[in-house]
Amino acid sequence: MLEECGLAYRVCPVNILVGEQFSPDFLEISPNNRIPAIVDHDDDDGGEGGTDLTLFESGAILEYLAEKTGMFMPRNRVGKYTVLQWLYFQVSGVGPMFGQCGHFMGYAPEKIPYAIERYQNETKRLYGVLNKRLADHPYLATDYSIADMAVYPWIEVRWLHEIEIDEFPHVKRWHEAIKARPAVERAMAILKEKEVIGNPSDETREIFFGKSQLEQKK
Ligand SMILES: N[C@@H](CCC(=O)N[C@@H](CS)C(=O)NCC(=O)O)C(=O)O
Repeated sequence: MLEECGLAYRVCPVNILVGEQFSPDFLEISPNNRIPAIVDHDDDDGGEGGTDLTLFESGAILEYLAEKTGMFMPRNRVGKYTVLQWLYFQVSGVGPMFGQCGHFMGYAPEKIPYAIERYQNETKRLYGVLNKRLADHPYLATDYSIADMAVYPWIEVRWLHEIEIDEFPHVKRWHEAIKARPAVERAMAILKEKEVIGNPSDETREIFFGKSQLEQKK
């Protein structure tokens, strides 16, 4: 979104594989110890935080940037809520369900058939909903919007969910159109340069799924 709308920004990587999401400074910004989060040093709305606004939750961040710039979400009511329904579809469905699918298929130390089937079925069902919508719409809402931006990265990692994209031809066409956008190419190149990838070590497993998650101090 920052590349698309041309706002100046600085990337501050938070290495969640080694627990940087629990640092007190980061928790001030993102109390749920999750990335992404942003600090806008140029918030001109006169709100509580003076000119510094902090935000966590990707959906809220996207909505904020769309409102701030007037881009990628129409201002008229029907247009705006058409975008928001697909954004919340990602926030409540795609993100959590694809996330659990990846967890039980890839990360879980024990392969539990019921959990794998449950979340892979739900992932495929959501792909079906996307495919149906995209059969007669070029993008999820009307024009390219923050809803497409929110869903796109989950389709990039479909290998984690063993999804065969050819089974969902409209999702495939939409994914290819977004991938070819210059701003998306630039953003993915930045991600590649900054991201830390690795197979989860026992320590990382503990950070993600163990008691670190329950031990936050007041
Ligand atoms: N609903 C959140 C989900 C964010 C999320 O799950 N982030 C993961 C990485 S993709 C994370 O920061 N995990 C750190 C942890 O589990 O401690 C959003 O959309 O911003």
